[in-house]
Amino acid sequence: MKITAIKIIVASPGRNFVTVKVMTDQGLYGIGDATVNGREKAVVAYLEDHLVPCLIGRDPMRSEDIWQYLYKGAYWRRGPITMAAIAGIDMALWDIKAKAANMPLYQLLGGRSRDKVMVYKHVGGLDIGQVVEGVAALRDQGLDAIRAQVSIPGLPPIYGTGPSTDQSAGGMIQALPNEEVWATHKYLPLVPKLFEKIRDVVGWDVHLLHDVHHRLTPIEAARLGKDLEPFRLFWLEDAIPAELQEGFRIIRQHTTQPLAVGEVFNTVWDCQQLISEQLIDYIRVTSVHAGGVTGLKKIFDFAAIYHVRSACHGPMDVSPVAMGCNIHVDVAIPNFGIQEFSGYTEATHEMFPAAWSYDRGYLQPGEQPGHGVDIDEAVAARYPYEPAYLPVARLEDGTLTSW
Ligand code: EZ4
Ligand code: CO
Repeated sequence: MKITAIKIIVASPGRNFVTVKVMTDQGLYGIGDATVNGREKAVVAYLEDHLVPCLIGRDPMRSEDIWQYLYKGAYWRRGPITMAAIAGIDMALWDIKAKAANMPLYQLLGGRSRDKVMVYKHVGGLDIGQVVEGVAALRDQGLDAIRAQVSIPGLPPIYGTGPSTDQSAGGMIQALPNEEVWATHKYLPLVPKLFEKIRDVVGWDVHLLHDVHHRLTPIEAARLGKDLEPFRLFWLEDAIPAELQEGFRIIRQHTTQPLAVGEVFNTVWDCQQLISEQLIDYIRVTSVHAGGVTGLKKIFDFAAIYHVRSACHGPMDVSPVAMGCNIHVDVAIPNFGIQEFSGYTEATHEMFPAAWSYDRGYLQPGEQPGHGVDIDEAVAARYPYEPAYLPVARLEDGTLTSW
């Protein structure tokens, strides 16, 4: 089999998605996700100008060799743009391989290790009352795991805390990023009050999660971890900026609160110290930002040695294609933890017909050969790219801070 052509499709059915379609001389084709939100066009140029020309004529079955060729061959290794471009190609190659084998992708990854994939969804609110109502509503919809975020009273609502449970595109589709206001001293005492109230109302038979979005220093995160211990959270996510990994040692010294990090990591080397020193409990890499199925498997297999469990990032900007790949990996690996799932717009589902399915808090990969997600190019053509950015955050005096 030979690769004959590769198409890069950019479309915005709610969020911008960069989708890779790899065609072969035998009529089989594969689909991959290469989206890096807010930097979509950089990945398109990387793919079209630098990767596609080296792949025409190659054997698509050699997914490991092609991954190594693109990774080592660049000389400039790692980083989100490079690894998303490699991911787009890699997912498409696994799709082709599994279609050729006439099997769902998870069978090629070792087969099922579990019956279903537990997800968590998000609840936000402008005050504690709104969040508690939202958590109770998701509980009624069957969710066994729920992430809760609350706005800081007196400050404008921040990302992830709006009343909507799907963080819909509102506020992101614009030419420049939103600028939000952050105040740690107001946030730190508020969050334990939120979780105390949630436990009062929904009880203890549900997993509760919280995302700090990299906004604290290590000692502040240690304080928050200690204060949250009575409420037994499933995890505290992105407690500190992810670059200075030694910072996690300080948090670990002070609290038994389980920790999760890694949605911005791109390779096993980015997570190596955190995993091998057992400074975290969940590693949040996702197929599209960590080098596809091949990259994700390398990371999760390494994590399994240290009892660190998987927790693929799954916001709306991780396309249904990458979500499909995540679900196949989730169902196959021994050290699955949880899968983030935000849901998608109707237009996104129309553009990406998918074999995977969601029902009352759990996902299934589907039994279709390949990863089971396709792209309808006619639908994609109706939703051209629009500039869209995540927000930035400033302290009340204007200082730029972590988001
Ligand atoms: O920061 O969607 O855990 N999920 C998240 C998301 C992401 C953004 C960027 O991909 O933190 O809100
Ligand atoms: Co997060």
